[in-house]
Amino acid sequence: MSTFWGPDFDQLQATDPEVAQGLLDELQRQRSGLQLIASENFASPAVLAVQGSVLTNKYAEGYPGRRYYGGCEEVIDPLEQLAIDRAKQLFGADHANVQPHSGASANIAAYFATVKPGEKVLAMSLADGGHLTHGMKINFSGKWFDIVSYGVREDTETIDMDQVRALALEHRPKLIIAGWSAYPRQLDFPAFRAIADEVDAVLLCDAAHFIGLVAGRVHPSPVPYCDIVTFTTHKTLRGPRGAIILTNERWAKAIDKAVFPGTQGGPLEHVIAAKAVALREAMDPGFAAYAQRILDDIRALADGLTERGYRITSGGTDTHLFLADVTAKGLTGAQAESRCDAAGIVLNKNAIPFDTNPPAVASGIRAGASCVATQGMGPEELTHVAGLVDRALMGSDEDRAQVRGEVGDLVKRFPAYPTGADH
Ligand code: DSN
Repeated sequence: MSTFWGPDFDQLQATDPEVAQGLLDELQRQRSGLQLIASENFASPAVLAVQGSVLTNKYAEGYPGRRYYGGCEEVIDPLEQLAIDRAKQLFGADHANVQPHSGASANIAAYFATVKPGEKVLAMSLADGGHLTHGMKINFSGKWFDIVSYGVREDTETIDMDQVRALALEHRPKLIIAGWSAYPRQLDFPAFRAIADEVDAVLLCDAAHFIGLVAGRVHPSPVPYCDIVTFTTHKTLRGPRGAIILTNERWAKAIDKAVFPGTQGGPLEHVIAAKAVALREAMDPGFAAYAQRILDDIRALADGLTERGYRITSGGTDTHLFLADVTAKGLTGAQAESRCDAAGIVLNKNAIPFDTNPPAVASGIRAGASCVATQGMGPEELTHVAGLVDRALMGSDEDRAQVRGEVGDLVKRFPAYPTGADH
């Protein structure tokens, strides 16, 4: 029986007390506040264990059975294959590439596989909720491709599918991207498919934010409709930082070549094994209940803020996040973020549709329920949190200090990492 060599905190403290202290401080920060950042979650101890393991030592350029390094066949190949098989099974996909280091890396590979520099890409504008890699001017996507942006309607703040179709017919893009980073509604995948077919474009879905809801079967799946689906594994899916690409048979080879050797070198096998663990956790029936709790929680928070006079963009949410316009309360998004921070409530300022403030100031805040749902909080707690957020935003410094205390009481009842051994 071999001795287990895994994360050894005592060793870290002995070797580098400064970094060890940073780790403890961050654990304390995560545990003591309310984490409402929509793109974050609390990965399980099992996910953390495999990420901090000897799997980090292995080079494995290539794919299972086709590596450019020895020593992969016995352990690394089966582990990567497990992650691939689980991703395919969970999402009903023909093919999965589990090597992308991040969502941006996955999107770079998707571009690399489907379009050449200078070709047209139709994607959601950053200002309306798209991601940096969907064509932001100073991102590789905006610099290297001819980006045409679609957005939301002014009256409903939802994606204008008539505009998407009109732009597609006018510009004949090679690639259409459905997906977002800050948009509270579900996408109409069949409509995107019909438009892509009409102009003979490849359809890519960037499902980074909502893929955990798809895994939990509380959100429609983009897989049957899209040629390529990219997603991060650390948001609603609650795994390690990283990404996965799902494809149909037609794009499988091109995507694999685009990831390696097209845009990446050695895969991070410790992260890939952690992705396998997260996928297994997402297959557990309990994950569906978790995904439903996220939806129930975020609606309770959005409703609570609506009752207190905040405007939720598009009138609500059917995902894990919402955007709230705080200007009617006399605040900017930046002020709202820092007031919440002072009260132990962590969220981010965010542009809202047709925002007149610059992005670094913004008119809104974005909040998500993935973390609080992982902690086991339900709608009752989130209704209470709406009151705390309102007091943090509208109250005095003393009020914020008091809210911070109440946040502390709440998170003590629903601790993050409750069973981990403290050192
Ligand atoms: N930056 C991430 C987010 O917060 O949505 C997306 O990559």
